[in-house]
Amino acid sequence: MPTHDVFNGSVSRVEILSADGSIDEQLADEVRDVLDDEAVVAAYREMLVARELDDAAYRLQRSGRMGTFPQNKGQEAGPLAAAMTLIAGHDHVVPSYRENIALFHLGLPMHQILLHWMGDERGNDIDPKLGISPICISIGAHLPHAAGIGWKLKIDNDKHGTDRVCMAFFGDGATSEGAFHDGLNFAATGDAPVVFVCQNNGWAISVPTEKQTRSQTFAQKALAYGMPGFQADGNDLFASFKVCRDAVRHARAGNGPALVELTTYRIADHTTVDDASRYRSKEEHERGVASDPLIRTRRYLEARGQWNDDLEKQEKERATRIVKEVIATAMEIEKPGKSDIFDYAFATTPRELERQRETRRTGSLGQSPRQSTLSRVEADEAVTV
Ligand SMILES: Cc1ncc(C[n+]2csc(CCOP(=O)(O)OP(=O)(O)O)c2C)c(N)n1
Repeated sequence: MPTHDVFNGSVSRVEILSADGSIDEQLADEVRDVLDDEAVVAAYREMLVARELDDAAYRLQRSGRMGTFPQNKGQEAGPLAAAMTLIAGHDHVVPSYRENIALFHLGLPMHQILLHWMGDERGNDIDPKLGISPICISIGAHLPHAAGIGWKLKIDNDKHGTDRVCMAFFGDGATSEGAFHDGLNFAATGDAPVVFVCQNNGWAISVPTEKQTRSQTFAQKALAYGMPGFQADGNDLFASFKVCRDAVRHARAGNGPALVELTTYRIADHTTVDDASRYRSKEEHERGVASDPLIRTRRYLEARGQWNDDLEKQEKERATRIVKEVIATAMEIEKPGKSDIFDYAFATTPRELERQRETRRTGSLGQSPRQSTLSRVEADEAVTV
């Protein structure tokens, strides 16, 4: 018997707005129904505020008012474009931690992000009407959750004729976690309307993309699970919007999940406790800075006579005012109680945690002989999450 191909697939990459601000008019026309000048001006203003919040959070961390913070700097365009394809409160979002702007766009009060990184879990007490899950720092752990939420949406959509979708954000590093594969496979086999958005910023802390995968793209991983994979320049508002909208339309129409890869660059360190200069070259960093989505969007708007130095100054001042207010709101909130960390993690507090709450010590660090039970908490202990 002759051999024959049993599978063929391809992934195409979309680029519309170049780093110098020039645009592919024909492709841009496909998205101008939404991304008209007014919308791009509004998007740029949102990016200015998100960037200001990033810089302010960095200062809060450096002055000891915040534990640690992963800056979103340089990655604003992709997540904003992705969020612009959703309907706030109708669709659901399962975030990680480098797409704050998407959450703000969908209505999350900005001070909640600060609260989270200040160690106050009330930052994750998100109004259910917004349809936003808590920030997830466990890499990839939220992707099966997204698949499950998507599956529930599918059941509801089928029953009530609705068209809700779930969008999950994660980084390139998350694709090396088993949970990524669990999530994609479950969503695909369940025809769940989930749009998986991978922000490929080239690095998972100090691990570069080429060590993360032997695949040429992250988007192509979708094909193995039987869903379409899209790739776009994630620093390009137009291209990111186009691929995310295609993916959302696919899911909304009842065709199951899709994977979007947005290539981008993390301008800042991984977090405020990282020093990226130890593993990234100066040249690479300079190239990354040159592809900054804010600069690119501004150049585009200037070329269309929609932006100028005066507006830039005025809007930066506005961003500073907004962020000052956000910080004041976050700082004014009464600090969480010392026991909250124990009280709200489980519906029924496990005995070992009760011991830790009473003694303020953890047996895992061997600080208290009384707590040497941590590694052998009775197997039958009822733990209800
Ligand atoms: C399950 C798990 N393992 C390890 C870590 C430690 N860790 C925090 S961020 C990170 C790298 C994540 O890289 P990527 O998914 O590409 O996202 P990025 O930070 O680049 O946006 C790792 C390994 C974690 N948070 N969770």
